[in-house]
Amino acid sequence: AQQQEWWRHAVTYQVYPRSFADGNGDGIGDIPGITSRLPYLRDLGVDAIWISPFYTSPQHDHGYDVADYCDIDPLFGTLADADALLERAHELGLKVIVDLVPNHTSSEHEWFQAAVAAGPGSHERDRYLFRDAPADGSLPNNWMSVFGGPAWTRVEDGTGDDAQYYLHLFDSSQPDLNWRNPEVGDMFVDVLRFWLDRGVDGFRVDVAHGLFKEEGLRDQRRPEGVDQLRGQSAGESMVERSEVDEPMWDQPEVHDVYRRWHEVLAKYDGDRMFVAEAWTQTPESMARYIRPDEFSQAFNFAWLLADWKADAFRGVITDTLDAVGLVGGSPTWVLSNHDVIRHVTRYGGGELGLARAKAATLTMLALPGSAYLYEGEELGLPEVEVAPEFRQDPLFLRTGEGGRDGCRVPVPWSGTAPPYGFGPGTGQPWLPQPDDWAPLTAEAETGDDASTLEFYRAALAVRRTFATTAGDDVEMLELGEDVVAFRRGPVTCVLNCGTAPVDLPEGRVLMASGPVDGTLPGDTAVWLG
Ligand code: TEU
Ligand code: CA
Repeated sequence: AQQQEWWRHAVTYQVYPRSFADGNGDGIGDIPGITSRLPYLRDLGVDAIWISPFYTSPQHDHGYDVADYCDIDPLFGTLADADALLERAHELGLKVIVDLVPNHTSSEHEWFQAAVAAGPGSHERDRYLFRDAPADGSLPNNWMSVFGGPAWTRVEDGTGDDAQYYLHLFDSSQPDLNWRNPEVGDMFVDVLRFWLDRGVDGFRVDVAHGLFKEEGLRDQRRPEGVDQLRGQSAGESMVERSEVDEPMWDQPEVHDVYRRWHEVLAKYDGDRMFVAEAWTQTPESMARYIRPDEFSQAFNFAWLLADWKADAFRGVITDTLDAVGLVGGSPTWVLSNHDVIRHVTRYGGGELGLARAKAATLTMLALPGSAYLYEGEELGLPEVEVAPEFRQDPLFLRTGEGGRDGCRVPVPWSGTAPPYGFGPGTGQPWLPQPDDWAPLTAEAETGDDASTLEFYRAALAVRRTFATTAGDDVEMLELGEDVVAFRRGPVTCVLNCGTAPVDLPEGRVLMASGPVDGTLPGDTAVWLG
């Protein structure tokens, strides 16, 4: 029965609700908008959707700051709208995964409000990580927020000298919970049951490597001269990720929580699942999250960090399969999400970036396990350079640079000018869409055999013919330095990351990411059968 679990081979489509489809014309995507586009997703050929948070929230991090885990933000609709979405999705044969944010709440959550009001030493403050201000005027420790700046903010409780600091590994509007307080764990089990009872098929667990911090909250050891090391984003510094001291992440206690959640899910029928968003230092530490009594899956971010190089991609594939194999888990693959630069742009942008993006997609879809797609990648959307005055990402607001708004520009559905059918009428969406997106709308691409959308539809249709039967064994083939090639069951996948054409092994072309005649051109992938 194990191999029958739907999520082991699923293609799941991530919906970022604010940017997907606007039902009421206020410029912000919402749940009725998602429901209206479910037939499009069914026709695309995905098995499931994952919806980023739609709960009550002041939206400082677009919903990853939750004020009420058991209600819907009025911006996105109502609980009745969520029920209708679940019902319609299930009618269409689509599973629904919702997002759970257990590392932190919003500062507008009733618990945090009560904690601020109750003052130092209170039972209410023990649900979060409040600490006294050191006498020397320093901070409780040297941890940095992932979004930049110190991870501590002094609470404005009006009590003057005894004002404490609270820990927030993300924005100051996202106070970290104290998972050593049992009330916190009990609350989240109630939240899980609330949504399971409503019929959700799974959860995507935000910052699953967070939750517990090393007891004592000691300083992070940082190399001489480095004061901005934000732990999980070490890629931006000179330090190897695996050498970073991380007393704030990936603590052993976290696994007890996921074992408990596994038990909760197992009591429900229909293969309910949960997938971890966990940034760990090694594939081995990642594998611990997917031991048989913990998560169903964990996102595999290796591909997001790999350059357009055959040896990098080969490493992603073999390291992933090795690590997941350690625990008998099922692999996952991700090329884009709402936190990273869209892969068309990562791979060079323009025609080249799009050709490579399609080739990478075809490679990912040939592998065993499940794939996660991000809204708009099926249209070939590039990253948008959003003008600073429009940017809303707290990462940008705290640091004055970068930010993730460029991958969150509302999806173009139809028409020739913004808002491209994002909502009814001509009202403009919350982030401006580029003027040159008319060829990238779902309407414009539908029926055009050369479009990215029809490429995705065809690839997903062909994938369905082998996804559940081809088995999980992957045999890597050596076809040259610039080539990634492997055989999985009856399918051989070949990706040419170089520029010179390469000879193809025997086989009928099942699917190709670009023109192929006898040889495989650079920046192209093919499935042979
Ligand atoms: O992200 C976790 C996370 O730490 C990173 O992906 C982070 O957003 C990135 O390094 C910033 O450059 C999750 C969500 O996916 C993200 O959208 C939220 O902002 C974050 O948690 C806080 O809830
Ligand atoms: Ca709306």
